[in-house]
Amino acid sequence: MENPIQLNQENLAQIGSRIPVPNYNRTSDTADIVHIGVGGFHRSHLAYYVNELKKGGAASALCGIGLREADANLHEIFKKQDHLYTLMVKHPDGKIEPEVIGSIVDFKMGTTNPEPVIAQMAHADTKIVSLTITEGGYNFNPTTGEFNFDNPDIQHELQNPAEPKTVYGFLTEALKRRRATGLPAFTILSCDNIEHNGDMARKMLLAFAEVQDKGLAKWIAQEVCFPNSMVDRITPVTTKSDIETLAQNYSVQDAWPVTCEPFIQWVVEDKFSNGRPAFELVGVQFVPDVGPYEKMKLRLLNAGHSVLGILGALHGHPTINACIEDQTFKTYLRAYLDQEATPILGNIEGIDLEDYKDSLLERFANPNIKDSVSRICSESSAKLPKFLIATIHDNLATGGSIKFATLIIAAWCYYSDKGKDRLGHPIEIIDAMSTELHQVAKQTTTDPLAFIRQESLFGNLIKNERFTKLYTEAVQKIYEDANIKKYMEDII
Ligand code: CS2
Repeated sequence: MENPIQLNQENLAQIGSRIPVPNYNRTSDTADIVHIGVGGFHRSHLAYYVNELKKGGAASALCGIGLREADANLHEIFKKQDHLYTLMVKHPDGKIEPEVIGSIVDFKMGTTNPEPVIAQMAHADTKIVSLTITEGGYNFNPTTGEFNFDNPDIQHELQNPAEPKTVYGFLTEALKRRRATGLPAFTILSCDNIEHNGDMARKMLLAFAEVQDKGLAKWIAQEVCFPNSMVDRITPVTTKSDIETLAQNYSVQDAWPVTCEPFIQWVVEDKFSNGRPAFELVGVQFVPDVGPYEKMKLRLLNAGHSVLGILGALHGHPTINACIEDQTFKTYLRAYLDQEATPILGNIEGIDLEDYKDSLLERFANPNIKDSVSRICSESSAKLPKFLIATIHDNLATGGSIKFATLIIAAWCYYSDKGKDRLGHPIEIIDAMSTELHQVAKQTTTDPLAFIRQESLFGNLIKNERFTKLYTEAVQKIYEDANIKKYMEDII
């Protein structure tokens, strides 16, 4: 095999003899979409769609923005690679389809010098600011659903508007400039796994802007569109072995490729402040109301991941596909989806939920993806209230089954307390609330309900006897013997 070639603009033609590369001229492109939060998911999803558009001749392009110190690494890599990266689509039969994506043409960090980022958003070319800032990035209080003004970064930017730190400070500053210079507002397009993600972004931004500048808040309310959208593509964390595979099998040296499954979906409400690319040409679905699609995806796919993730972590399964290979896990997941998640969804026009669930199980089983249980369990405190606890509340209200989900909450308590699997092997917990969760969970031996007293995560579940009774039994059993499969089998 030839020597690996460094991925960059200059080498593209040469790389093109090895794997597909952009067939368009990207060097003179200016970005019409500014994207905050360039993680793996953005690179397998929106950046992929824009790349597809560009292959068809569209002029759209993306400018990535990093607002966290952790983004500096990608920034450095992108500088060397002219913002190019490889997307490696992994099929269940072992086939890998690598392709160089060229739709990101610029990347700016907002951490040390916010000005260029504000200027980029305020530029006349910018039509859309899109977001993948994760569930936790929206800065709401999970109990009240209101904006969290206690966040020190928010306080800082309210007092120093020219020194924004969070997405809210940047968006407000940029929109203020657009209004002052008579430019139309941009669309704010959330691509995060939150039900009504656009409505959420709107509510939070308006709460912030209202305190900073009432006139501006009014203008934003009138001028900025916040389409809700449902996004989907399983994108595991890139591993060393992905980088090596690309170098060894395809002779391409890329310091940070992205891997993903073949499946991709994006369902969006068609309301944009300042026009939009013709995304429908590359398979994006535009619908008047995305609510049912979002709910279906969050309560089935994301919740399904969490079911496997938390139980799998306790059992010691390293990946989601390893969980599915275990018949008990597979049966438990399907039973949870059928008996607890599906009944609260109702009918979704144009979707056969049985087919959807069949395909989910197939996607989770993809042995080539090797999506780690640790990725799925990361930031569970931001995910579980939306993905799973909401379903417990719904089922309590209707008298539906809660036994499958309750075991997961009990397992999550044990996991947060011990940080070990059933055999005593350590589990690395990645969660902004990990210390708090640990403190509370460790009181379980003296107060079995301690964990669910956390109102910000569980709301008023503590007051529901049906739940507390089941939960107490589950948590006591797990603390006696963490052999989780035994209890899963009992429930099935
Ligand atoms: C996962 C998602 O960790 C998680 O929450 O369920 O990242 C999931 O892989 C994507 O939403 C798939 O579209």
